[in-house]
Amino acid sequence: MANSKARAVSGRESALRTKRAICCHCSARCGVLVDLDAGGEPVAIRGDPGHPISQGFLCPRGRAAIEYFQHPARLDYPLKRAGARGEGRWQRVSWDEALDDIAARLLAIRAEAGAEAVAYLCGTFHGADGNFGYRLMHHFGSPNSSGIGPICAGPRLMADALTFGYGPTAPEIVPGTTRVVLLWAYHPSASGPPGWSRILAAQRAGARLIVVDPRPTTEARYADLWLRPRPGSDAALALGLLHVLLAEELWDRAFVERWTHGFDALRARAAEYPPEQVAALTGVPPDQILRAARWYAALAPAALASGAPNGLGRNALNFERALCCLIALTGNLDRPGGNRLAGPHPGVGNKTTGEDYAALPPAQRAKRLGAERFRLLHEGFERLSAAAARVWHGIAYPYSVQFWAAAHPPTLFRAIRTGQPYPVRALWVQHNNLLGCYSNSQEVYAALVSPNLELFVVHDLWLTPTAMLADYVLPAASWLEKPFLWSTGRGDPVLTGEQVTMPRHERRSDYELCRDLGRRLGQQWPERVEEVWDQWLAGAETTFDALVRAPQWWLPAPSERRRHEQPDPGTGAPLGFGTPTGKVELASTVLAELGYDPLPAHDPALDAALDRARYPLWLMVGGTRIDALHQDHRQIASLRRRHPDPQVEIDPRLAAAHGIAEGDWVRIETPRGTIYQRARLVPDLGTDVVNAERWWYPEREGRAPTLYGFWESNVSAYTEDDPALCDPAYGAWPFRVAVCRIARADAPPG
Ligand SMILES: Nc1nc2c(c(=O)[nH]1)N[C@H]1C(S)=C(S)[C@@H](COP(=O)(O)OP(=O)(O)OC[C@H]3O[C@@H](n4cnc5c(=O)[nH]c(N)nc54)[C@H](O)[C@@H]3O)O[C@H]1N2
Ligand SMILES: Nc1nc2c(c(=O)[nH]1)N[C@H]1C(S)=C(S)[C@@H](COP(=O)(O)OP(=O)(O)OC[C@H]3O[C@@H](n4cnc5c(=O)[nH]c(N)nc54)[C@H](O)[C@@H]3O)O[C@H]1N2
Ligand code: SF4
Ligand SMILES: [Mo]
Repeated sequence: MANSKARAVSGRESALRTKRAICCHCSARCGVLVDLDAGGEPVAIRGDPGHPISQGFLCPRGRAAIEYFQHPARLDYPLKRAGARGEGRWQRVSWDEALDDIAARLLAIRAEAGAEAVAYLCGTFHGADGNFGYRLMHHFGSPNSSGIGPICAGPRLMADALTFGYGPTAPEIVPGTTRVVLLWAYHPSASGPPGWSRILAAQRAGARLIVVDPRPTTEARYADLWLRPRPGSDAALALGLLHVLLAEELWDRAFVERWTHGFDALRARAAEYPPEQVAALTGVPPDQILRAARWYAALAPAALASGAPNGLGRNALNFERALCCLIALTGNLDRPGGNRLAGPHPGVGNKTTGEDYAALPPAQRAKRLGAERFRLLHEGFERLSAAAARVWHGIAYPYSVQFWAAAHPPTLFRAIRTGQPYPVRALWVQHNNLLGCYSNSQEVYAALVSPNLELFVVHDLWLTPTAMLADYVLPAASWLEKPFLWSTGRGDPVLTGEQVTMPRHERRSDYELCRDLGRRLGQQWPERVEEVWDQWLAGAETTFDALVRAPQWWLPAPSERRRHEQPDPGTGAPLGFGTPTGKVELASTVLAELGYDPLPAHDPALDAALDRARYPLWLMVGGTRIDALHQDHRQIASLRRRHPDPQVEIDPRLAAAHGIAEGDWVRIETPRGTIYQRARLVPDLGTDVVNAERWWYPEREGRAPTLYGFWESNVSAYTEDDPALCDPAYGAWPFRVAVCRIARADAPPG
């Protein structure tokens, strides 16, 4: 059925052929080869053996990509709300009608209330043309763009910027060279399988694998040493490792003396975290803390990769900054097989260039929601940018707004609802299912249905729970329907991919929406996204069309190492790092100048806020699974068969104590509300923790307040976003620090 629907509108292409594309069902960006039939319809997909990283690999989501593309529930036409918000009554309208009205209303709001009364949110990677909304907003004059940055890679990237003057400090795992791989809250067997293959190859070549994860993941099973901290305690654990390597003099004296700032202060701070005390905070036995620190520090080179504990709220930067100190003190920075400090490709534009931050007037920047309280989001960003520009090719804003200077979403939702500190009257959203993405969905929902929000526009592939609440739902093209160029400026190769098909029906790409809306707002936008990419590639003396067809259809990652040792062209002295001191800032001068603790610490305030007496279990809030990208893919039958209902992972001993068997419905009560998921028994998970996930049932009633069963099945509905518990400097919210109690249930209500 899906097939025939798509076929009816195709027919543009005539000959059978194969196109080479990049899968965008997660940020691993594997290469794919897609066969098209005589009518131009994709009929088969396989891994591309010529891709420099994935080398032919394809996961189940990649294999389901055609099913996803052809799915009958995809949005095909612009919809305008016909009834009350959330009532689910829609009228089909033309793009011109929708965009003319949206643009007129945005201009009227700007004239009355200032550009800051318009906000923009976008989600994680779903294609190469995401994030152009930031550019639109900067030219419009609003500082209030944001999205998943502050909790996705954001804390890591911000910690890198504060410590090293750019980032990421990506692990560079070289089988045969790397002697230790430390995976901290990172689940690459599901979240980035090509990287996991490389880690296993390094282990086979003799590297020791240390895994820090509360769950007995695949990674933990392969580990030579598995540390199982209780969720949310990672800052303390990282400080414990720092304590050991400083107390045992395992640090790299030459690097530290020449290149770091704040060593004595850090040493004094780490002295406060002896293994016995850290064991009490984290549940990790002292001998394991000692062993992990000794392996990591003594066996060089060691590569450190961190993933999820971005949801640590007040401990988010504490944790990531402590990891940066581990990398620096052991001399693993820019050591082959350790962690690379990657910079932007000199002369090649990237997603940050595409944001065009310079277009936003300085007076508007200072109004960014949340930036007064979370001072890195504006003042810190300006200081960090100026310092980094000195070292990184003079680029005025080398840092992306997405990760380093986003408006603070919990503050934004409150501003919409309350009108404080000023009213926000319009919100537009691309590739972001807000309701289950941010924490405390009740606050998000209250904002979205508030009469203060005069205009709410969603651009997505499906009528998601969030889209159900919109005034306009605009149909997006998915990655098979658009060309691909990936240039982040963060040390990756620049990858290209062909557009496999033209967008079906009236779908438009993320770039096309920004272009068509931007032009109506009086902005200049090139017709094709390829023209923007041509500007980025000019410094590499190529164009998108030339590169995508070239036998080597990528630009290799920048090869430069140890930039800090290169001579400054002006003075001849070593360039140093892109921080204000030119050193690796173990104690951050930017944090100190903004009035924050310059050193990492374990902040107990989060734990103190939890009602552990009434809710004795730690509640983990999901992690990547191979059969879904976040809240997406619930519609895809081949994947759904493996995973028909939301699942909560429970240790068999804990389950037995509650009379719960495999597959039973479990009632998961949190201080804010209750959800229902099916038990999946996981031996060795531990009897003090459960792991629930995010869910919605696309096949159920979508109208508000039901929203496809969202409130009874999605763990994000009841997680925490209190600004007082967010990272005090950066605003990352504490969605991973949660508690609950459980009971067996007959079934969810309804
Ligand atoms: N299949 C798939 N791949 C994806 C995605 C997806 O949704 N599905 N999403 C993409 C995106 S946007 C991202 S950001 C990445 C995320 O990918 P990862 O960084 O790998 O993130 P998660 O799988 O969420 O979590 C990693 C591990 O952290 C553990 N963990 C959770 N809380 C804590 C804690 O408090 N302390 C410690 N030490 N460990 C903890 C979890 O048990 C989990 O095994 O994956 C990307 N790739
Ligand atoms: N409890 C909990 N909360 C989390 C996390 C967690 O692990 N647990 N992880 C956090 C992290 S790291 C992230 S990145 C976020 C992810 O949260 P989101 O970025 O909101 O991810 P999704 O839920 O996949 O929603 C993305 C939407 O984009 C749509 N889409 C797909 N492709 C395109 C496209 O090309 N164009 C447009 N316009 N739309 C498209 C999809 O249909 C989907 O509805 O969630 C965060 N929140
Ligand atoms: S891991 Fe899977 S979903 Fe991610 S890019 Fe590769 S094939 Fe696509
Ligand atoms: Mo993410």
